[in-house]
Amino acid sequence: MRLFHAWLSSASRRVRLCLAEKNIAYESVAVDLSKQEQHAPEFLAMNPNGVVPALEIAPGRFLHESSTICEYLDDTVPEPPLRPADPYALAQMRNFVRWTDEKSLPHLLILNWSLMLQPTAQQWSDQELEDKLARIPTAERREAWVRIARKPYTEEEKAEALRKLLLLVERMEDMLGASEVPSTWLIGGAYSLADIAAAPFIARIAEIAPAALAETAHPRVHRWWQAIQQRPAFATARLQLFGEVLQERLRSTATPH
Ligand SMILES: N[C@@H](CCC(=O)N[C@@H](CS)C(=O)NCC(=O)O)C(=O)O
Repeated sequence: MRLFHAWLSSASRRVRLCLAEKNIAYESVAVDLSKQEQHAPEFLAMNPNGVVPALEIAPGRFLHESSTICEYLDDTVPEPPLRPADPYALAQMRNFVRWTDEKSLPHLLILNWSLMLQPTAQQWSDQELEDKLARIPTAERREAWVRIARKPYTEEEKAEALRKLLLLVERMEDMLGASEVPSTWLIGGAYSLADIAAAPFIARIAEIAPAALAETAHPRVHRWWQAIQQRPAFATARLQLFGEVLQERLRSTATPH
Protein backbone atom coordinates (compact mmCIF):
# COMPACT_ATOMS: atom_id res chain seq x y z
CA MET A 1 0.00 0.00 0.00
CA ARG A 2 1.04 3.58 -0.56
CA LEU A 3 -0.32 6.44 1.52
CA PHE A 4 -0.29 9.88 -0.08
CA HIS A 5 -0.57 12.23 2.87
CA ALA A 6 0.69 15.30 4.69
CA TRP A 7 2.27 14.98 8.11
CA LEU A 8 0.23 17.79 9.67
CA SER A 9 -3.09 17.07 7.98
CA SER A 10 -5.85 15.88 10.32
CA ALA A 11 -7.40 13.58 7.75
CA SER A 12 -4.00 12.03 6.98
CA ARG A 13 -3.29 11.63 10.68
CA ARG A 14 -6.48 9.61 11.08
CA VAL A 15 -5.45 7.16 8.40
CA ARG A 16 -1.93 6.87 9.85
CA LEU A 17 -3.45 6.12 13.25
CA CYS A 18 -5.66 3.43 11.75
CA LEU A 19 -2.79 1.84 9.78
CA ALA A 20 -0.65 1.85 12.92
CA GLU A 21 -3.35 0.25 15.09
CA LYS A 22 -3.60 -2.54 12.56
CA ASN A 23 0.12 -2.80 12.14
CA ILE A 24 -0.18 -2.48 8.35
CA ALA A 25 3.04 -1.80 6.48
CA TYR A 26 2.83 0.90 3.84
CA GLU A 27 4.94 3.26 1.81
CA SER A 28 4.60 6.87 2.89
CA VAL A 29 4.46 9.49 0.14
CA ALA A 30 4.41 13.01 1.56
CA VAL A 31 2.37 15.55 -0.42
CA ASP A 32 3.44 19.20 -0.06
CA LEU A 33 0.20 21.15 0.38
CA SER A 34 1.97 24.51 0.18
CA LYS A 35 3.14 23.59 -3.33
CA GLN A 36 -0.41 22.44 -4.26
CA GLU A 37 0.86 18.97 -5.14
CA GLN A 38 -2.66 17.82 -4.17
CA HIS A 39 -4.05 19.70 -7.18
CA ALA A 40 -1.71 18.15 -9.74
CA PRO A 41 -3.41 15.98 -12.38
CA GLU A 42 -1.55 12.87 -11.11
CA PHE A 43 -2.94 13.46 -7.64
CA LEU A 44 -6.45 14.24 -8.88
CA ALA A 45 -6.41 10.86 -10.60
CA MET A 46 -6.04 9.34 -7.11
CA ASN A 47 -8.40 11.69 -5.27
CA PRO A 48 -10.70 13.81 -7.45
CA ASN A 49 -11.35 16.15 -4.51
CA GLY A 50 -7.74 17.35 -4.56
CA VAL A 51 -7.13 16.80 -0.85
CA VAL A 52 -5.01 14.41 1.16
CA PRO A 53 -5.06 11.57 1.99
CA ALA A 54 -5.29 9.03 -0.81
CA LEU A 55 -4.45 5.38 -0.29
CA GLU A 56 -3.25 3.13 -3.09
CA ILE A 57 -4.51 -0.30 -2.12
CA ALA A 58 -3.28 -2.10 -5.25
CA PRO A 59 -1.40 -0.80 -8.30
CA GLY A 60 -3.59 1.91 -9.81
CA ARG A 61 -6.45 1.37 -7.31
CA PHE A 62 -7.07 4.29 -4.99
CA LEU A 63 -9.28 5.25 -2.08
CA HIS A 64 -9.99 8.69 -0.70
CA GLU A 65 -11.93 10.21 2.27
CA SER A 66 -10.23 9.40 5.56
CA SER A 67 -13.36 7.92 7.16
CA THR A 68 -13.99 5.66 4.15
CA ILE A 69 -10.36 4.58 4.07
CA CYS A 70 -10.45 3.71 7.78
CA GLU A 71 -13.61 1.63 7.35
CA TYR A 72 -12.04 -0.14 4.37
CA LEU A 73 -8.97 -0.96 6.45
CA ASP A 74 -11.17 -2.26 9.25
CA ASP A 75 -13.04 -4.47 6.76
CA THR A 76 -9.95 -5.88 5.13
CA VAL A 77 -7.71 -6.19 8.20
CA PRO A 78 -10.23 -7.01 10.94
CA GLU A 79 -7.78 -7.23 13.86
CA PRO A 80 -7.94 -5.37 16.09
CA PRO A 81 -11.52 -4.33 15.36
CA LEU A 82 -12.01 -0.56 15.28
CA ARG A 83 -15.79 -0.46 14.92
CA PRO A 84 -18.48 -1.59 17.34
CA ALA A 85 -20.27 -4.80 16.41
CA ASP A 86 -23.60 -3.42 17.63
CA PRO A 87 -25.40 -1.69 14.71
CA TYR A 88 -26.73 1.13 16.89
CA ALA A 89 -23.27 1.90 18.29
CA LEU A 90 -21.86 1.68 14.76
CA ALA A 91 -24.41 4.21 13.53
CA GLN A 92 -23.50 6.50 16.42
CA MET A 93 -19.85 6.12 15.56
CA ARG A 94 -20.47 7.10 11.94
CA ASN A 95 -22.54 10.11 12.92
CA PHE A 96 -19.82 11.29 15.26
CA VAL A 97 -17.13 10.92 12.57
CA ARG A 98 -19.32 12.84 10.14
CA TRP A 99 -19.89 15.52 12.78
CA THR A 100 -16.14 16.05 13.15
CA ASP A 101 -15.80 16.25 9.35
CA GLU A 102 -18.48 18.91 9.14
CA LYS A 103 -18.09 20.80 12.40
CA SER A 104 -14.43 20.53 13.35
CA LEU A 105 -12.32 20.33 10.19
CA PRO A 106 -13.50 23.59 8.57
CA HIS A 107 -12.61 25.55 11.72
CA LEU A 108 -9.23 23.91 12.18
CA LEU A 109 -8.53 24.66 8.53
CA ILE A 110 -8.88 28.40 9.21
CA LEU A 111 -6.42 28.22 12.09
CA ASN A 112 -3.89 25.91 10.43
CA TRP A 113 -3.86 27.47 6.99
CA SER A 114 -3.37 30.92 8.46
CA LEU A 115 -0.17 29.62 10.02
CA MET A 116 1.13 27.16 7.48
CA LEU A 117 0.00 28.31 4.05
CA GLN A 118 -0.71 32.03 4.25
CA PRO A 119 2.94 33.20 4.32
CA THR A 120 3.59 31.56 0.93
CA ALA A 121 0.17 32.09 -0.63
CA GLN A 122 0.04 35.83 -0.03
CA GLN A 123 3.19 36.28 -2.09
CA TRP A 124 1.70 34.82 -5.26
CA SER A 125 1.04 37.22 -8.10
CA ASP A 126 -2.54 37.53 -9.38
CA GLN A 127 -1.61 35.39 -12.37
CA GLU A 128 -0.04 32.70 -10.18
CA LEU A 129 -3.12 32.65 -7.98
CA GLU A 130 -5.41 32.39 -10.98
CA ASP A 131 -3.39 29.49 -12.40
CA LYS A 132 -3.46 27.68 -9.07
CA LEU A 133 -7.18 28.23 -8.56
CA ALA A 134 -7.90 26.79 -11.99
CA ARG A 135 -6.52 23.44 -10.83
CA ILE A 136 -8.62 23.20 -7.62
CA PRO A 137 -11.59 20.90 -8.21
CA THR A 138 -14.00 22.18 -5.54
CA ALA A 139 -15.52 25.64 -5.12
CA GLU A 140 -15.23 25.35 -1.34
CA ARG A 141 -11.44 24.90 -1.44
CA ARG A 142 -10.99 27.51 -4.17
CA GLU A 143 -12.65 29.96 -1.81
CA ALA A 144 -10.41 28.84 1.08
CA TRP A 145 -7.29 29.40 -1.03
CA VAL A 146 -8.53 32.84 -2.14
CA ARG A 147 -9.04 33.77 1.51
CA ILE A 148 -5.56 32.61 2.46
CA ALA A 149 -3.87 34.31 -0.49
CA ARG A 150 -5.80 37.58 -0.60
CA LYS A 151 -8.23 38.07 2.28
CA PRO A 152 -6.49 36.58 5.34
CA TYR A 153 -8.81 35.48 8.11
CA THR A 154 -9.17 38.24 10.70
CA GLU A 155 -8.35 37.78 14.38
CA GLU A 156 -12.10 37.76 15.08
CA GLU A 157 -12.66 35.01 12.53
CA LYS A 158 -9.82 32.97 14.01
CA ALA A 159 -11.19 33.41 17.53
CA GLU A 160 -14.61 32.29 16.32
CA ALA A 161 -13.04 29.29 14.55
CA LEU A 162 -11.32 28.29 17.80
CA ARG A 163 -14.56 28.68 19.74
CA LYS A 164 -16.33 26.38 17.28
CA LEU A 165 -13.46 23.88 17.27
CA LEU A 166 -13.68 23.67 21.05
CA LEU A 167 -17.30 22.49 20.78
CA LEU A 168 -15.72 19.11 20.01
CA VAL A 169 -14.33 18.96 23.54
CA GLU A 170 -17.78 19.70 24.99
CA ARG A 171 -19.35 17.07 22.82
CA MET A 172 -16.77 14.45 23.78
CA GLU A 173 -17.10 15.26 27.49
CA ASP A 174 -20.85 14.62 27.17
CA MET A 175 -20.36 11.40 25.20
CA LEU A 176 -17.79 10.06 27.65
CA GLY A 177 -20.19 10.69 30.53
CA ALA A 178 -23.24 9.25 28.81
CA SER A 179 -22.53 5.51 28.73
CA GLU A 180 -24.04 3.36 31.46
CA VAL A 181 -20.75 1.53 31.93
CA PRO A 182 -17.96 4.10 32.32
CA SER A 183 -15.43 3.83 29.50
CA THR A 184 -12.29 5.66 28.46
CA TRP A 185 -13.44 5.57 24.84
CA LEU A 186 -16.14 7.44 22.98
CA ILE A 187 -18.44 4.77 21.58
CA GLY A 188 -19.51 1.30 22.66
CA GLY A 189 -16.96 0.88 25.46
CA ALA A 190 -14.03 0.16 23.14
CA TYR A 191 -11.44 2.13 21.19
CA SER A 192 -12.88 2.83 17.74
CA LEU A 193 -12.70 4.95 14.60
CA ALA A 194 -14.61 7.59 16.59
CA ASP A 195 -11.58 8.04 18.86
CA ILE A 196 -9.29 8.03 15.83
CA ALA A 197 -11.45 10.66 14.10
CA ALA A 198 -11.23 12.99 17.08
CA ALA A 199 -7.54 12.46 17.88
CA PRO A 200 -6.00 14.88 15.33
CA PHE A 201 -8.32 17.70 16.46
CA ILE A 202 -7.66 17.13 20.13
CA ALA A 203 -3.91 16.92 19.40
CA ARG A 204 -4.14 20.37 17.83
CA ILE A 205 -6.28 21.74 20.68
CA ALA A 206 -3.60 20.47 23.08
CA GLU A 207 -1.23 22.88 21.37
CA ILE A 208 -3.39 25.94 20.82
CA ALA A 209 -5.84 25.81 23.74
CA PRO A 210 -4.39 23.36 26.31
CA ALA A 211 -6.57 24.76 29.12
CA ALA A 212 -9.59 23.12 27.46
CA LEU A 213 -8.03 19.71 28.11
CA ALA A 214 -7.15 20.36 31.75
CA GLU A 215 -8.57 17.91 34.28
CA THR A 216 -10.43 20.74 35.96
CA ALA A 217 -12.05 21.85 32.70
CA HIS A 218 -13.00 18.54 31.04
CA PRO A 219 -11.94 15.60 33.25
CA ARG A 220 -13.20 12.86 30.95
CA VAL A 221 -11.59 14.30 27.82
CA HIS A 222 -8.45 14.87 29.89
CA ARG A 223 -8.33 11.13 30.72
CA TRP A 224 -9.17 10.21 27.12
CA TRP A 225 -6.29 12.36 25.83
CA GLN A 226 -3.86 10.81 28.33
CA ALA A 227 -5.02 7.31 27.36
CA ILE A 228 -4.83 7.77 23.60
CA GLN A 229 -1.31 9.12 23.80
CA GLN A 230 -0.28 5.93 25.63
CA ARG A 231 -1.27 3.74 22.70
CA PRO A 232 1.77 2.49 20.74
CA ALA A 233 -0.03 3.45 17.50
CA PHE A 234 -0.07 7.08 18.58
CA ALA A 235 3.74 7.25 18.47
CA THR A 236 3.93 5.22 15.25
CA ALA A 237 1.47 7.55 13.50
CA ARG A 238 3.71 10.54 14.27
CA LEU A 239 1.29 13.29 15.18
CA GLN A 240 4.18 15.69 15.55
CA LEU A 241 3.59 18.93 17.24
CA PHE A 242 2.65 21.62 14.78
CA GLY A 243 4.79 24.19 16.54
CA GLU A 244 7.87 22.01 16.24
CA VAL A 245 7.31 21.51 12.53
CA LEU A 246 6.73 25.23 12.01
CA GLN A 247 9.96 26.07 13.85
CA GLU A 248 11.82 23.48 11.81
CA ARG A 249 10.50 24.99 8.56
CA LEU A 250 11.41 28.49 9.65
CA ARG A 251 14.93 27.30 10.49
CA SER A 252 15.37 25.56 7.15
CA THR A 253 14.10 28.53 5.12
CA ALA A 254 16.34 30.87 7.14
CA THR A 255 19.42 28.79 6.34
CA PRO A 256 21.03 29.78 3.03
CA HIS A 257 21.32 26.85 0.63
N1 LIG B 1 -13.05 14.89 4.13
C1 LIG B 1 -11.68 14.75 3.71
C2 LIG B 1 -10.93 16.00 4.09
C3 LIG B 1 -9.53 16.00 3.51
C4 LIG B 1 -8.86 17.36 3.68
O1 LIG B 1 -9.52 18.39 3.86
N2 LIG B 1 -7.52 17.39 3.58
C5 LIG B 1 -6.82 18.63 3.74
C6 LIG B 1 -5.74 18.44 4.80
S1 LIG B 1 -6.46 17.96 6.34
C7 LIG B 1 -6.14 19.04 2.43
O2 LIG B 1 -5.69 18.22 1.68
N3 LIG B 1 -6.08 20.36 2.16
C8 LIG B 1 -5.43 20.91 1.01
C9 LIG B 1 -6.35 21.67 0.11
O3 LIG B 1 -7.55 21.78 0.41
O4 LIG B 1 -5.86 22.20 -0.88
C10 LIG B 1 -11.07 13.50 4.37
O5 LIG B 1 -11.45 13.22 5.52
O6 LIG B 1 -10.24 12.81 3.75
